[in-house]
Amino acid sequence: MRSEGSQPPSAARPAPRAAGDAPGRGVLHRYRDHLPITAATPMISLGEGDTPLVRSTSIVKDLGCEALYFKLESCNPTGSFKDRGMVVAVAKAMEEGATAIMCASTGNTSASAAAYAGRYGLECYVVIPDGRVARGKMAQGVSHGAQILAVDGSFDDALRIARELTSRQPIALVNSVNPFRIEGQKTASFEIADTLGEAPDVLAIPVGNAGNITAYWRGFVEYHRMERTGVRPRMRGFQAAGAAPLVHGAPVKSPQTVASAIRIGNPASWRTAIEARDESGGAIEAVSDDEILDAYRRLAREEGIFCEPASAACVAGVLKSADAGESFAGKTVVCIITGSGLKDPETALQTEAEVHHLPADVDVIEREMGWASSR
Ligand code: AN7
Repeated sequence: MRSEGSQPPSAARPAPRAAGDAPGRGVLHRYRDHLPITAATPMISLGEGDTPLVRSTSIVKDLGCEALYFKLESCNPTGSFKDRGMVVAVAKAMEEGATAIMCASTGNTSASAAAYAGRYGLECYVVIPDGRVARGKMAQGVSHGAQILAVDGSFDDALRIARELTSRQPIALVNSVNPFRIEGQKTASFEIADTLGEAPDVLAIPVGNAGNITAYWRGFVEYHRMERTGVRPRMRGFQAAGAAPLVHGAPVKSPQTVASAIRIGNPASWRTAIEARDESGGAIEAVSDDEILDAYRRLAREEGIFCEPASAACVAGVLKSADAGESFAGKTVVCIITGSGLKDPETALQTEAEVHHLPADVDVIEREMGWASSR
């Protein structure tokens, strides 16, 4: 962490050239017609977006649907979906002359902000709930050179503080209350519809601060309005049971869950999440930590997908609904895998590991493993 004062650097790095950063790639370049881009917007990129849509081979059997897909947003440059919106928010901040950005974060927003800030010579300040951010995300913020303001409070406290600080200081706020974040994140819906040739019937997504469910719904609505799709999905949002304000209809004072990314008690995009739910004929429901961790392990073991616990909440949610008797027959379901499992090694290593500690000797290893000797 840097400890010098908070003066933004006066000598910013050279302005990036249009579309030259990641040729043919990136959200700004690919979706320029759908985004609030002007001639003055720097076409920055870390090659975000264009993530894999992977078909389920195992969990699909328990859902009984026509097809289940996982959208691997964990494959974005900083390992989470945040990059899609961050690239737009940072580009617009640069366009407006900002030299410093700030966000509150449970970890992924800060990792993403820090990466783009590092690349484009912006000062980056991240406000986090002290001691409650997964280690991989902390490692990212530190490595990219962000200044970390660890506050004694929850994410909701951190967001309140970031909003107030950015209203007083010449620093751009890049949380999802920044409308450009939502604009960028909606592009994932376009990709899903383009890949499938149609929007899915059901879109399942974890919900924390509720920016992403807002963004996906906006993307599907826009594509439908442009007649790129014939249907709009039912939006199925899932919160952790100990942090489920949208389910209860009231803020949660001290949210608790193993899924630290969505440990949020008072979502900033509350109203638009409820609109997404109601306009789509969907639902926002809760899943327990046990259900989250069960889906988390199944995704890794049965599907080859190592995600962070928050991401598994949406898979836990559809599995729970099927278990409770809901029929997904004939439906195409897409679950959004919002972040990489590498973000949170601590939770991963709580799984009982099959590690054999062995000498560097083939004969001994064969014996210890109970394998027949080849000699
Ligand atoms: C992996 O980084 O809020 O409902 O500060 O990291 O749009 O908040 C992260 C949220 C889901 C919830 N999955 O998305 C932050 C932050 C992962 C996340 C969510 C987050 P929103």
